[in-house]
Amino acid sequence: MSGHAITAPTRNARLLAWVEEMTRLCQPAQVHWCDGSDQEYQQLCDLMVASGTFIKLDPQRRPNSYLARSHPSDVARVEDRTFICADTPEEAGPTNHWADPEEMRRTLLTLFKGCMTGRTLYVIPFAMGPLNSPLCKIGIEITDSPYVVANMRIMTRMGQAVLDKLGPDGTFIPCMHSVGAPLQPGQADVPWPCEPDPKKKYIVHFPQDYSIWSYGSGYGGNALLGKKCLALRIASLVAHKEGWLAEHMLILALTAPSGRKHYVAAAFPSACGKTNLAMMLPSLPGWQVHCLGDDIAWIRLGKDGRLYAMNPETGFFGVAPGTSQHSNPNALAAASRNTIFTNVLLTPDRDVWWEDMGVPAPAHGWDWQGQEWTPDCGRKGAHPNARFTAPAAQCPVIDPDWENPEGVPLSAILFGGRRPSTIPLVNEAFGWEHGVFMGSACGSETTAAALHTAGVLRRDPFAMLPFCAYHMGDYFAHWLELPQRTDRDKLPKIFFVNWFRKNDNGRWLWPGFGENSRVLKWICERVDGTGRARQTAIGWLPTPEALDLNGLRISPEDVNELLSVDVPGWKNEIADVAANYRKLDSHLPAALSQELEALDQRLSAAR
Ligand code: SAT
Ligand code: MN
Repeated sequence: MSGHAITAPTRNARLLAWVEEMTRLCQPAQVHWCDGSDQEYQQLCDLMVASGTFIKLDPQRRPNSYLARSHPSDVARVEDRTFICADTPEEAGPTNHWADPEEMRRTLLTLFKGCMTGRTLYVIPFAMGPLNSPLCKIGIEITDSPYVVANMRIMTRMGQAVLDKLGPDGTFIPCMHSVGAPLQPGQADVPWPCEPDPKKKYIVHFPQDYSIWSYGSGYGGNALLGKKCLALRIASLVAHKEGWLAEHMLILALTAPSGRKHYVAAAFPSACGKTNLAMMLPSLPGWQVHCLGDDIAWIRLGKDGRLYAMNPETGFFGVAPGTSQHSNPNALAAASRNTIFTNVLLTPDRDVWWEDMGVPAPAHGWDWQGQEWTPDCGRKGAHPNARFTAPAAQCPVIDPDWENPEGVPLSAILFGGRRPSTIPLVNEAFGWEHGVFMGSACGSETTAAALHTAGVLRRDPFAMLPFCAYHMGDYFAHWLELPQRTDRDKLPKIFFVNWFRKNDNGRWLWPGFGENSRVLKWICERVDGTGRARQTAIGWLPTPEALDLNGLRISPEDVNELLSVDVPGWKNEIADVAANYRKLDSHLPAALSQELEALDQRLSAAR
């Protein structure tokens, strides 16, 4: 497994110098350059089984699949410990944690000094996006976590081909990662090494050189640096500069019975059902959904003036609890083999289980912390943010164009969140500026995907609150600029959706999942100019007959509530959005305050 910088499989001088410098800083016992091969993956998995990090699942039930249990402190992204070290706090804006770059560099150098003693330093060459895509970005992650290497192998294009593309003088995004748990000579390792003190975890981004430094956590978005850190935060900076968009969006294709196909991108906050929508099994006969991505979309203007979206990842890092034959059969199929599970329950027959999996709980098992578990023990078997890491290619409905280097042309963009009240099932923007306003006003009940109180409403503009690495007002302006660069009518139509509406008694008003195809159908009809709608103060709403509700048991009262305008609710909404806008100060584009004002007036007129 070992190899030294001298035997490095690249002649890229910058890369060699960086790896050497980091090796000197971190003092690992050995250095391993990852080639991305099957053999290497197998060796790493074996190593982790031997060390107790991985439990091998029954090969008959889950071929080539493993379970990892994290340290109980290391179960989600740490937004409080995520920093943007721009030159000035103003560049990072009020939605980010800013830290002085020089001071942070010093802090990190102290933390990383000797942090890999007794461990292997892995060099992971990876690409976000197909290697032949004009948007492809190369990153190199240095990590002391074999768990990270194995996950990166599923989530990114990783290995020798990337070094070959990099060549002797190509540039890359340097991504430094350590779990922050050096081993002294003779010290026994633990299954999930990390820094348990939350105050000593750091997820740091430097806009000056696009570098990423992550310390103390081995978990998902904190440690798989190609994902949130590179493909969203750093990419948001690059995209701002280069004139494209890096978004927290799924990409799907919807095909009508006629064969007509539309591509749709949708932004929802973490753990709000992006994976479920991205690969949904439509309940409407004859309609098909194909998946291109479930978390991140890189979007740019094509030569024809349309917006093209590309998924930079190659895997799904999906929330396990709630994933069932009913909610997402295609995700279950994708995770049926070659999958890494993190923080789910282990069954006696060495398979996995989680809450709301749609199959009976085993009579006993071992919970996500490895403790004996029974259905009546009063504890959850899986952590609410338990995850599966599964290859995208294993999704039964993966779209044939999911690796198209040019991406796919978008017909519609959706925004949404978990909103038990006020926000209707679906609402179409009057035009681009109004759509950008809708994205900027996005809010959602918080979830277990980040370490904070779940279930409280927070504004999460474009579902990018934790991921936009520059001033949110400038980000809005970047979106608003698009009509100056192409014909308005070539831009996708913008919609706001809400599957999570409840009535006053707390009952869900809409069944969701495959039934959301009914909403997607209306959206495509609107794009094609055939869908019926009524103009309201908040946008275009479907008339009750315009939604295809054939075969769905839903009362006319519920439909009415889902498609009505709650004027007092919207007035509160406006006040909250306005309060958030004020924080953006002079960076708030005038077009958005105008949209807010116009909405307020339309609502007053509607009273
Ligand atoms: O950030 S993660 O990749 O751990 C998941 C998410 O929050 O979307
Ligand atoms: Mn996400």
